[in-house]
Amino acid sequence: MPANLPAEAKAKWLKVLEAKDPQEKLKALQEFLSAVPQHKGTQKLRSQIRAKIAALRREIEERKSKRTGGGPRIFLEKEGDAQVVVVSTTGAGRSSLLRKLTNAKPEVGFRPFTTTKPVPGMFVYGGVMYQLVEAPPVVEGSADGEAWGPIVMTLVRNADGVIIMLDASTNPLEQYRLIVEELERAGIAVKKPRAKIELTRGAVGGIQVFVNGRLLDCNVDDVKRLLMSYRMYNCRLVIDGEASLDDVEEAILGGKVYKPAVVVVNKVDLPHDESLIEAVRKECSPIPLVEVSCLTGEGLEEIGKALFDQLELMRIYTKEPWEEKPSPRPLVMRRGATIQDVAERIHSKIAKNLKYARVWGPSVKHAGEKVGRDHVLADGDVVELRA
Ligand SMILES: Nc1nc2c(ncn2[C@@H]2O[C@H](COP(=O)(O)OP(=O)(O)OP(=O)(O)O)[C@@H](O)[C@H]2O)c(=O)[nH]1
Ligand SMILES: [Mg+2]
Repeated sequence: MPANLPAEAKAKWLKVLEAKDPQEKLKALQEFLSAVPQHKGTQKLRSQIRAKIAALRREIEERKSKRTGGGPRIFLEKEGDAQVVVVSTTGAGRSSLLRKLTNAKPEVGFRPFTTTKPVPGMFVYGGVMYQLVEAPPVVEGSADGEAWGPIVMTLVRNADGVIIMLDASTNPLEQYRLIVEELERAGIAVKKPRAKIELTRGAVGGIQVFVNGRLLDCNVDDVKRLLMSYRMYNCRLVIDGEASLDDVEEAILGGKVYKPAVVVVNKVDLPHDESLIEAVRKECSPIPLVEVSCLTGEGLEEIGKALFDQLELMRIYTKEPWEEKPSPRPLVMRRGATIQDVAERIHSKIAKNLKYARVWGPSVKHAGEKVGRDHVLADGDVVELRA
């Protein structure tokens, strides 16, 4: 449903973007919110803005308290090939999952809210090293900064993917909705958007719109008019994929970051209502849903497979010309990566001096085929770079 904002509200959005410090931004957001009319089409937007306001208020408070001592900051260094944050409401079994799949041994609780700090652990599956991070629990209001909300949302925003863990023995559908709603209000989408839309504002240059794909219900002039209605007279908008005018408006109003996800329904060893799991499966589709038990170990191996697919990874094995066998440990790349990307990953000097490459595997017709820099690789390829 489109927001259909009045001109007054649109003009106020620019003030939000131009705010120089948190206090100014808070004020601008409040003014924007009061200019947004209340109807069904603006429900989502208003709830997102309210979450922004609440989170900002907390940030300002925290800064104040930091000046007088303050609490610990969280920073988690990425390790391995991909970082995946495990989120759930309390007690769904995040710690149990880390204990089963990784070297980490977080405490498994008999009481709720046992894990309150991020716990990392390494999970190796199919040659890929996934750093799983147990986040503190999600609660209603996490997006507004309740409980450990800011930590959870920062972790997810910085990660490569997310596992949404549900407890089959209580109400998995309710948990799923709560978690996805909190993530959304915090500006995180777990379903792949039809289009990637990037908006950069500048001081000069007018409005530039680039469409690599298709506009669904409008043309470039409509997009330009929309940008102008928000007083964005100097900006660059790049659309990759299929987008509607609503999608563009959402991007103008802050947009969302997309994080690939896997839904893991735990505790299937306990009595549970299968129809609720099916309801989650329907609602989360096309996100894959895996049923597991951390108690019996049932289903756990499916998680590795689902992560590999959702994160769109591939394994590339490199080989030296004088060696017979490729390296046992693959380079883990995003699907669509080319010879050039592999060379850059190894060393910038190699990338610069690269002449050609030989490839064995699914991306070529003949074993040892000679290919150029732009050759797109496939999972399982063996690559020999020639400089
Ligand atoms: N029956 C059964 N119990 C499980 C399973 N997984 C976890 N549990 C139990 O569920 C409770 C919570 O497990 P945790 O792994 O601590 O859950 P958590 O999500 O880390 O919880 P918090 O960190 O407190 O939010 C413990 O009593 C576990 O023994 C499972 O697959 N089956
Ligand atoms: Mg825990």
